[in-house]
Amino acid sequence: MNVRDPFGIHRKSALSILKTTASRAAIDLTERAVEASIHAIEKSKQAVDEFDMSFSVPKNVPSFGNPQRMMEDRAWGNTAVTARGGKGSSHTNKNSGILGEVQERVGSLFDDKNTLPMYKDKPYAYPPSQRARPIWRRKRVLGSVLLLFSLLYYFGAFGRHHDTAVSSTPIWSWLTSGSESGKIADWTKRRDRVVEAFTLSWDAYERYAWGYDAFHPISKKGEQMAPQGMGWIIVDALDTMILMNLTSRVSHARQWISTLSYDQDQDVSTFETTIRMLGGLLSAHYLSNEFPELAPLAEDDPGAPGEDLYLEKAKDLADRLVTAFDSPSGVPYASVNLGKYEGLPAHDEGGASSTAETTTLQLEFKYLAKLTGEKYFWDKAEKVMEVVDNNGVEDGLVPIYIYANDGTFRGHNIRLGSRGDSYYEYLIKQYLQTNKQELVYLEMWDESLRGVRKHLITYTEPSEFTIIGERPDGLKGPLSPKMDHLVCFMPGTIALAATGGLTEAEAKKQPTWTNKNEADMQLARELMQTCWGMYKWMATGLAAEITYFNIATPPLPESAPHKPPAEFNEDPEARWRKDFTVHSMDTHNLQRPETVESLFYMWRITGDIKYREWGWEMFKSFMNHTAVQDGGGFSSLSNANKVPPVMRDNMESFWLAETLKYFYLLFSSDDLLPLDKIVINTEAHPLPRFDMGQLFSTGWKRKPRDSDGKIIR
Ligand code: DMJ
Repeated sequence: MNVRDPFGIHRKSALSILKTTASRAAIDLTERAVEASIHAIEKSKQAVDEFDMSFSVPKNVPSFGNPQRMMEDRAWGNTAVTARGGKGSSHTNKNSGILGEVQERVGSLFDDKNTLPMYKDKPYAYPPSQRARPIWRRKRVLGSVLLLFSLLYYFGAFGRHHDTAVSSTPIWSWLTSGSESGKIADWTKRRDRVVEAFTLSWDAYERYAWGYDAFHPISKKGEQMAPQGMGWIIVDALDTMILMNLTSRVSHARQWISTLSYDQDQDVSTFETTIRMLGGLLSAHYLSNEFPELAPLAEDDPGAPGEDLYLEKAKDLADRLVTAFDSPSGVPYASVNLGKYEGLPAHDEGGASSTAETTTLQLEFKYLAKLTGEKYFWDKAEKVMEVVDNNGVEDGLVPIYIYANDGTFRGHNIRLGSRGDSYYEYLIKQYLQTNKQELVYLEMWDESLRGVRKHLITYTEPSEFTIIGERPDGLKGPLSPKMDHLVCFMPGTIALAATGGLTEAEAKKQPTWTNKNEADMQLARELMQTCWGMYKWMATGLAAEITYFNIATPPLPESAPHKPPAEFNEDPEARWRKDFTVHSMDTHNLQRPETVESLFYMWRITGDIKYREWGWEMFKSFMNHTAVQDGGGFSSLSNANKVPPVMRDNMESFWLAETLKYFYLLFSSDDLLPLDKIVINTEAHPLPRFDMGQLFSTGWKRKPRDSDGKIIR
């Protein structure tokens, strides 16, 4: 059976779409009928984006069941298979662990075949999965069940199952035990609270959904995205557990991973699988070697079968994922069939891939290339950057879709939210990953940030907050004052770029420090405050998926004077609240990490305690409003602007991989993962920085450009 339905889209759609469309329509009609119709098209697109980025059950994604998509699915069944070799290899080296040694060996890879790097010649002898296909996954049974459910639904047999309102009574006494004001904060204790939240989440998953790719903490059920599971939650959470030194849980996860096989006839998202699974495995490999004292692995005996498990799995997965790059242009296809080693174009947008998704694979593939000495991983990932850059976009701002066939952009929509975000993030991180040796990426980042200032930055009214808007119709079209929560990776990333990971105080002493760095730090501070305002504005203290802002017509330019209030007055009538708006269909909170991610960078870089305090306040809001009452873990919210909130019954894998990890790092001491030694991938998986050595180089140069960044033809 060939299920061309990577993340349960078709399996879930009939029932959830029926239910959700009905209930949402009712709410929206009464609340905001006019607004809903005006924004309908944009919203359904955004819903698709959210699904792609978070893999929550598609409750508001009507387009997934549309006839065109089904037709495409059928057509896909006829696609030729491009088989790839490269699975078998054997092993001679012991796992000596630390990267330096690996790099030395990689450097001499092709000189002496007897000194192969780590995993190279290791047998792939994993037992085949013993799991039988569950009866409910069989087509005919599924069809009948769906029909029955549809009828039951039609006759009103179901209430609102997932959208459960919960009591907002705090679960933990420490949340209510007296005021903390006046006391000196005990950050170690606060960090321990994060570990408690993590273990509660993990243990609930382990109890109710072990081995499943998705976890629904209220209904206490798991769900697979591939026939035998992908390790979606286990692999994504692994390095957080290593950092938290949760040895027995890491051990259990590792044992499960040893039985995991990616040899499954399953289409998956190239991007999501790379950042979460490949990134997770590589980071676990890095951390377990770099910090052997954290969650030590008794069974990882040098020379014994199973050593380098994470790297072996990463290499096997990468051999499958790398087929996505086998397009005419070298720009990867949106999906890959893991079992068939076959890249596949997107279902919609004329087959175009998301720009961010094609340019957010490089850290992972380059580190893997460095570890394994397999240069083609490097070359394939790098080629994408050249093709993207050869489009010669104005001021470094890229449209959010790109065709894998010819490497040209589709449409003009420019944003730093979904489908655009991590293109910019990985520019600066690629520069940092290879120890600032690849200047081309710094140049591209600088150009883009100039473009952001020139075309996307404006200030709100009446309180003059700084925002990054969108240009849905290209740079000649109007500025839309809309910010996805996703954009909140920017303050931290701007600060990281300005200092290279040093503290601001250290960076200022460097001869390279300029007025531009100074201005960038100021921009980072202002955007950080705006992102924090998104949390303060909401009833639960947890940001909405999308926030709109009140701006002038025409929008104020970046050069306009502005001075937002330093504090967010708690008064419900406070003036600053007029600058923010959240539409009723955007009130959900998916446990996303971007703001706490930026708080972490801002705290490390500026040393301003307010960022830690904001993080603590945010953490308490998560504890207060997202905890599932009976030890079930934590859930994303359908409506975070209501107390008690409406729950979604889904615990995102990035809650464990990112959000809680960033809280943990924010409350930890600064010497845990020093920012000038590592890069953190877009899914919060830390990877080391390294020198390129002899084997690798930047294999391309930028074409000459004019002052707008356009290529001089
Ligand atoms: C994560 O998968 C990653 O952070 C990605 O870059 C964006 N979307 C989610 C979290 O919001």
